[in-house]
Amino acid sequence: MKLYDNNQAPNPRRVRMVLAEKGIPDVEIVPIELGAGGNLTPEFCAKNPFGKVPVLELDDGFCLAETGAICRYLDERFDGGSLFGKTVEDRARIDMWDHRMELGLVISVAMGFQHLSGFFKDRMTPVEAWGKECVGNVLKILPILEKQLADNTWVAGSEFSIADITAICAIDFARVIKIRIGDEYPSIQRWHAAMKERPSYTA
Ligand SMILES: N[C@@H](CCC(=O)N[C@@H](CS)C(=O)NCC(=O)O)C(=O)O
Repeated sequence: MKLYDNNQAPNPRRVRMVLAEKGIPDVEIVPIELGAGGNLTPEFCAKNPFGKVPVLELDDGFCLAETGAICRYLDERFDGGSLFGKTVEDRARIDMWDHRMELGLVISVAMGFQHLSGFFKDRMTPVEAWGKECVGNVLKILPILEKQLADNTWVAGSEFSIADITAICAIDFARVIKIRIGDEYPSIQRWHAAMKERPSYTA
């Protein structure tokens, strides 16, 4: 398998963390330079017509895009304990929190970054007001996450899951919109320290 990757971006990191958590070997990492438009070339768009990383190219040449789909594929295809839950109820609860972290945090942080920094202004029109709205949305979710982590060890409950991976990738990337987890969020800080202890954190 090959992973088309970018080591600064939050979504490819989610996949690298799943690879590390599951101990999946022999994945060739292919770096794609986003600022220079390496994701917009005809060759790359033949793999993903949406022109986004990550893309996982399977050994038969099939190209799987969309971070959630890639993570779920890796989880089901390889042994090493499920990050998506065992029972129907566990899977539903983990899915709920993973969606909250993806839609509420990853996407809002990414939109805030894109619309306030102008990093991709060669390919989109940044709208400052929308960027500010997205930053505000992140700030509204953090107290909800704080309460969840005050009541639970991990984002989706008592077991480490894909929701923790999705959340940490968003929260670490939030530095680009100048959001950092301060002392007003002691439970998120406790969880963040626990995440840093996992070898997958630096994947
Ligand atoms: N829906 C896609 C979004 C992927 C995405 O937004 N990737 C970003 C990096 S985190 C990207 O490739 N950006 C390049 C661009 O927008 O030109 C997924 O979940 O994988």
